[in-house]
Amino acid sequence: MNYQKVKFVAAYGTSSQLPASSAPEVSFVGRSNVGKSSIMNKIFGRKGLVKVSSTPGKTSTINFFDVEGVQFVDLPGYGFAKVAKSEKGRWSELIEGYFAQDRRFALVVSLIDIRHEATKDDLKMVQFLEERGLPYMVAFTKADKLSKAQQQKQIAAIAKQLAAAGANPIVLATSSETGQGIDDLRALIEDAIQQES
Ligand SMILES: Nc1nc2c(ncn2[C@@H]2O[C@H](COP(=O)(O)OP(=O)(O)OP(=O)(O)O)[C@@H](O)[C@H]2O)c(=O)[nH]1
Ligand SMILES: [Mg+2]
Repeated sequence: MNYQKVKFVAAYGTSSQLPASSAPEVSFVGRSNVGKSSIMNKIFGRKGLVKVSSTPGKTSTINFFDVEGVQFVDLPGYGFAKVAKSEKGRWSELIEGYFAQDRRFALVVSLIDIRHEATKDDLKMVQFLEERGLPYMVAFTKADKLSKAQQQKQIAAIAKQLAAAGANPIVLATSSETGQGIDDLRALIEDAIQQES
């Protein structure tokens, strides 16, 4: 896939605005601030295309990007405490509404911060993906913050938590700072698109 051909498509504020899905979709989910928008920029090789900020809650709409006919979907984050209740409600509506629709889900990339235990919301997310039988994988983010030995330890610990929740996905350590894991992630995305179509 030629990621240089990436184009912003549109931003949607409610799930009812979403157009019917006619192309394979690769979507990115995870708690607020985990690094969803950053990893998409890294995959595309474009610094500022997907909006990133140090304040959690940057992405408040569902944003679609197109790469040669494949749709990359940036979703708002879940689990951020300091966001107004009304705004949180709107984000859950967006995330739940998106997954409730009959769409061409080629791959859901579920992001978990490698430095911490999976949160209750992270576990709920992977359990939901399991139950729905959607194709998904887990990418651990911010691997640059840990040594390789610490990364291995955290991967094992979080994978154990996921297994206890009934999920045994493919997992991959990534960093949007150093690019660790990004080529492998691109390859997994492309495999998933092949499988879907
Ligand atoms: N060190 C490091 N920082 C990262 C990495 N990925 C993201 N960040 C930082 O984490 C913060 C949040 O990144 P975003 O990409 O905006 O996270 P998000 O998941 O899209 O957040 P929301 O849109 O609020 O849900 C930013 O300050 C990023 O620079 C990474 O791999 N390594
Ligand atoms: Mg974001």
